[in-house]
Amino acid sequence: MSNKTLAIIKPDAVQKGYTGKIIAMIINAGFKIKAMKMTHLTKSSAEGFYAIHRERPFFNDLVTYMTSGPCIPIALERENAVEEYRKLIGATDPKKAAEGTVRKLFAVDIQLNAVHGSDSDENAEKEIAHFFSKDELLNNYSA
Ligand code: 3AN
Repeated sequence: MSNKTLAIIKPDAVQKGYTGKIIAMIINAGFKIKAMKMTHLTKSSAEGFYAIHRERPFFNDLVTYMTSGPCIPIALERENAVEEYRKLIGATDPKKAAEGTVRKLFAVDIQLNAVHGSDSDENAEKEIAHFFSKDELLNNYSA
């Protein structure tokens, strides 16, 4: 069964020109792009997206980082999408990320970690809805 996950190419990775390389890695790993956009998050959108981290000590820094420039949310589809995408990006802390993973290659540290990935099917659905309207998702695009 095919399922979905939300990727975000985060502002520092976009700014450094890693977008093309990261998208190539995603496609080469067998994911289909169902929807994609470039957007500059507002403070309230970033706070809403990361609401589960509101009490964490890094919350304000995380919101500042995620609003520091444009980012690229991408709705992806693949069998076992959440798990397979997290394997592709590697551990949250790039020091612990496996060789060849997106974070090992492109992340700076645990906060500036280049990409986001959903952690469950349920959150993937909510996160995709955060960025994409029903109309944007109710299509047959698949790249
Ligand atoms: P992941 O992105 O691997 O699912 P989460 O959901 O635990 O990791 O964290 C969300 C984001 O918060 C991370 N991608 C990272 O930017 C930031 N973050 C997580 N843990 C820390 C930390 N200990 N210090 C600073 N930033 C963090």
